Amino acid sequence: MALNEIIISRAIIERFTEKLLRCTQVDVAIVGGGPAGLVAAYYLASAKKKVALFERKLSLGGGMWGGGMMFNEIVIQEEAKEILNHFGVRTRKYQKGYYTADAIEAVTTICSQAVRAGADVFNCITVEDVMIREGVVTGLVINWSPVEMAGLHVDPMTIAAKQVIDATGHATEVLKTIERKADVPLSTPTGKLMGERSMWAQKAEQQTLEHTRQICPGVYVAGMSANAAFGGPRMGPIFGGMLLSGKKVADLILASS
Ligand code: 48F
Repeated sequence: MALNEIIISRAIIERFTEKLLRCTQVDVAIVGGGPAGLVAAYYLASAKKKVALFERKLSLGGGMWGGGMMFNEIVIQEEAKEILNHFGVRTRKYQKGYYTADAIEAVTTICSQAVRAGADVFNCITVEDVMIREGVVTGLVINWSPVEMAGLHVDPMTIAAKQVIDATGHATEVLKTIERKADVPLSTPTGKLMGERSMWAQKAEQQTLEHTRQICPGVYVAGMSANAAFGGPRMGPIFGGMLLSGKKVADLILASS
């Protein structure tokens, strides 16, 4: 059969448009496709929530691809091993309480399962603002990442979400925008973004879970973003806290709705 380039183009345009249109109103919009955001997307979509995840970069996976210092193996602790088992990611015991997994297998498997569970994942889209009504975040303002990168003056578009998850990692981008542009206090001890502290793996992994929660009306925070928001330390290339945080934020949203 002779292939027709115009049919190829039309197929892409129509299918992508379908996907984008069904995400103009979602139950949960996730900002950031690192481990925390992807795990949250998987559990929420598995529970039949309508989920859209927006990732600025071309590739999903955030900081997980690179393991530690580009040595593409990740370390996880006992408590998080169950999540990797659930996804079917193979782990190897290193010593008591420490397991390793291939970073590439972890990212590709979790990402694939999030999409197959029904989450719509958009790469190359940056969340540049939020929509707020009466102190409640009700949606996201999105634009193509290349527009941002090239500094083009192109207005964004908007999607509505019942809940938003800031899973933007160290950057806490959604929360920074809320702090800068809206008079909405955050549920941190200071009411403001407290900022990330220096490396302390034990404390950071524990605090990531404690800080995974609703941080203002309509917004939850998960993963490294949760630690950075509440003034917690970074943890480096141990990823159990990210996986557990992604699951916890999904459980919190499911319990609240
Ligand atoms: O940084 P990232 O992997 O966040 P995470 O899921 O995991 C943190 C770990 O990777 C690691 C660590 C410990 O294990 O400290 O750093 O909390 O993924 C965050 C993703 O969000 C994207 C960014 O490109 C990255 O892939 N992102 C950030 N800001 C935006 C965004 C934005 N405004 N719009 C869309 N995507």
